[in-house]
Amino acid sequence: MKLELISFKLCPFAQRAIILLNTQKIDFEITYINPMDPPDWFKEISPTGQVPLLKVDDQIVFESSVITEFINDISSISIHPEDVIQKASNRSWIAFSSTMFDDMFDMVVGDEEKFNASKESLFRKLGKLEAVKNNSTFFNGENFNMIDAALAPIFMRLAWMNEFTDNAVSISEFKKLSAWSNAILAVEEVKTSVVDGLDDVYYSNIEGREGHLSTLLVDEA
Ligand SMILES: N[C@@H](CCC(=O)N[C@@H](CS)C(=O)NCC(=O)O)C(=O)O
Repeated sequence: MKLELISFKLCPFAQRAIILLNTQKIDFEITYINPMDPPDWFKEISPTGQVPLLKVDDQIVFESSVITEFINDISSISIHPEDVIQKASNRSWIAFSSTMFDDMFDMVVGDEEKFNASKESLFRKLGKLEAVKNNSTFFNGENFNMIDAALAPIFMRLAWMNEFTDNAVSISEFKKLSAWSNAILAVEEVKTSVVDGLDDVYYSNIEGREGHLSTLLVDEA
């Protein structure tokens, strides 16, 4: 089976797929495109016009949640909990966490009012997650699971935002999430899920958007 992931370097949804591929040690090729200016061949094969897209031989799999489940399905060991209720609950929280990307996008592009509203929305969601997180290293225990992979792009971007500003979006009030974030960001498969220097690209993206967040930048990446 030949896998080709069509991706965009800054895309957090594509990052989820890469973390799964890395964790499950599955060989794949990666092709980067700019979804804002996609090539014709991409427009022909992508139903939504969005990345990530996984080409499996000649078949197309799209939507990051479906791609990550597919990668898990073709792997010898599942990184979901075995218990069906726990697995369903994990999937619910993964879907819930996906809405955080909208808040984070608005935090990058928005004026002060929009920034504050989206930060509040994001932190309300983080509070819900904090309330259900236990004291184990990862969400389900000591093993890195699908749900940890799903949160990784969120925690990585929050860490970058805090690094580039005077901790403008510090999550230190959430003790369990802070420890969970540290554990996730230390995982090798997470660290290698982005290209070198992507933090600089993210910094430039914040700067270029000229939203309220850009006025809080204190340091060059
Ligand atoms: N629900 C989709 C969202 C993917 C998504 O929003 N991708 C962005 C890049 S991060 C994109 O392709 N945007 C271009 C567009 O929406 O036209 C998924 O989970 O795969």
